[in-house]
Amino acid sequence: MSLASTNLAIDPARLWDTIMDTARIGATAKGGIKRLTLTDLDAEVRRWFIAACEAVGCTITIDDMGTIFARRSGRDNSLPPIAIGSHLDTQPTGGKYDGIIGVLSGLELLRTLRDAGYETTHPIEVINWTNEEGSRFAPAMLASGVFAGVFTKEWAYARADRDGLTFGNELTRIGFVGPEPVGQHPLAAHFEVHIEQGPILEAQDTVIGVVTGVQGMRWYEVTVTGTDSHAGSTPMTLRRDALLATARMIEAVNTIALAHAPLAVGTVGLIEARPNSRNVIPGETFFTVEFRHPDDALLAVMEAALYTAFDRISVASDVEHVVTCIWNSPAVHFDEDCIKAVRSAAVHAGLSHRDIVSGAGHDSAYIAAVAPTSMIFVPCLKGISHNELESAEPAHVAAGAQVLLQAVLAMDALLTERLGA
Ligand code: HGY
Ligand code: MN
Ligand code: MN
Repeated sequence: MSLASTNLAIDPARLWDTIMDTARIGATAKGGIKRLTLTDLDAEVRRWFIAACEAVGCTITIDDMGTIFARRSGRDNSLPPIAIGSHLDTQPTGGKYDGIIGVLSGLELLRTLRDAGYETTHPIEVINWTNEEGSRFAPAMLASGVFAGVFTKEWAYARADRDGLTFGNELTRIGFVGPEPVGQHPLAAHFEVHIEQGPILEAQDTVIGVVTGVQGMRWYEVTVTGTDSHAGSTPMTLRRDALLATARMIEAVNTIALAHAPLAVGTVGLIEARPNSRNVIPGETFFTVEFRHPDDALLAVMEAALYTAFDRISVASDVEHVVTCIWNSPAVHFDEDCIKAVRSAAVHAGLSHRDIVSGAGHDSAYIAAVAPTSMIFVPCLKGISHNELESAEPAHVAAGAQVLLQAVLAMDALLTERLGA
């Protein structure tokens, strides 16, 4: 993998200032960001992103899932672009870095090329994928999933948040239903910089994660039905307590994940009890379950164990339940050329690095199905993410962007070489 113009370097201070500046959009008192997808705050950061990319000479395309493509021309604009993608939406208690450093490292790459007057052969595009987080509208990676043909646009538009608002109506409300049919947008390659969101790089004092793939993920929605009744006058033996049954099911999720440790993880992240009144035995609950593991076959084993355990608990608790798998994202292995481009760039920059599989989901997991893809991880403090305390070192963020720059230039050179072959 030959490295193209290797003296090009990003501007660490400019990148850091841009990250801190945009963090004010949705800033929380604890130092994080709450910028849920398709809210007015998401719309505000989208408009900021478009203006910033137009200021470096990009043209903007928006598809009908709201994904924004900021394009810098190359020598041969008939070629599909080399893309840098990630997301600007956050979790409700999100941090300043998850997704954001990926998009803003792409902007810094554009600024660096503009300052140097450097022209790539391929066009370069920086992409803001809509609804990566899946917190408001499940599942995660929704727009990149539609782009890759995993979900239909109609199914995505009908996804509703817990207040019953739909993705399609909210996308229309914020004015980001773009003219380009989703998926009609070939990419020559896709790179994504992201914080690891786990403890490995920091624990091993390693600056760059050469991401070789993403583990498998499955999301479930569960409704448990018992009987609302008086907390004071209903004997313990006559109760059909949906929340008690749910507590037993949550314990079962944890037990199943631990049975396949250390690679398996299982989480119940969202729970609603109804009528949610302190002196009424809960007659109904809604909750979510997710399992993740690098091996899809083991995910299937965990899923079977879940169904068996929930059936047993329902009978024992005299309640009914319905469990639906709403999302199954298989394990993904990234493209070897893209992986090599990232690794060579880390070596060239003299940065400590190691191969790593992503525990978190990313848009790259879906884009890998339609374009050569890989990712670049940088450490975050104690591996904490999806938390307002999420934190990263300026030097590490700069290192990720520098590796991104060199990986993109190396890929441009490699693909151009092959064109001439
Ligand atoms: O859930 C995930 O792994 C990602 O952060 N959306
Ligand atoms: Mn992310
Ligand atoms: Mn996230």
